[in-house]
Amino acid sequence: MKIYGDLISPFVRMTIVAAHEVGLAGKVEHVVEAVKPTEVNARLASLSPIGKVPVLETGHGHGIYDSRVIIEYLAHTAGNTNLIPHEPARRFRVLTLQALGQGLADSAVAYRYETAARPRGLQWEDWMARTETRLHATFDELESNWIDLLQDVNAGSIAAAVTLAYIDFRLPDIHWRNGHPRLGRWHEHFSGRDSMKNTSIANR
Ligand SMILES: N[C@@H](CCC(=O)N[C@@H](CS)C(=O)NCC(=O)O)C(=O)O
Repeated sequence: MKIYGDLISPFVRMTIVAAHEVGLAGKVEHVVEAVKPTEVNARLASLSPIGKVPVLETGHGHGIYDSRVIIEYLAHTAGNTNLIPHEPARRFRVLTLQALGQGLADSAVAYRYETAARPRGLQWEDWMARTETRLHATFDELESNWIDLLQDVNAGSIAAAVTLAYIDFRLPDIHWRNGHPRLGRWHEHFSGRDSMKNTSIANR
């Protein structure tokens, strides 16, 4: 199977980290594919009409997307029940934490497009201010309510860890560690995992 996309994309990195965590990294061919929000990528378009990364191409040539479904596919293929647990109470806590990490990534990537890609005269100040509020509310929520579940390696902790690393890399002026000491300590610890070190974007 192949996964398309660049590791700088937090959504792509989440899937590759998940592949490492379920023991499938050796079975996944990572194909670096660049995308721009203003251009159609022909190779991706043949697998996904949405045209965003990541896309997983199965051995039979089928496209699987988006990152959440790819992670579920990888866990299912590996027979792993830790990333997305079956036990209902835990399952929906993990899926909610994953939604929080994914929502953080949605806001961070959109903020990056708005500040780095959109022409200056067309930037929308109110939208940027609202997005910053959303980012900071999510840091507060992770610090206050999710530190316990973040200790496990699951779809939620992977989403949060990868997205915070993306924010460090692309949005260094968003000082998310300020006021969130437990989140900062957890992130440092989680970043020491092989899955994170093998997919590091810090020196790009
Ligand atoms: N919900 C999607 C989001 C993926 C996404 O936003 N990917 C970005 C890169 S970080 C992308 O492909 N952007 C290109 C575009 O917007 O056309 C997922 O979880 O996979």
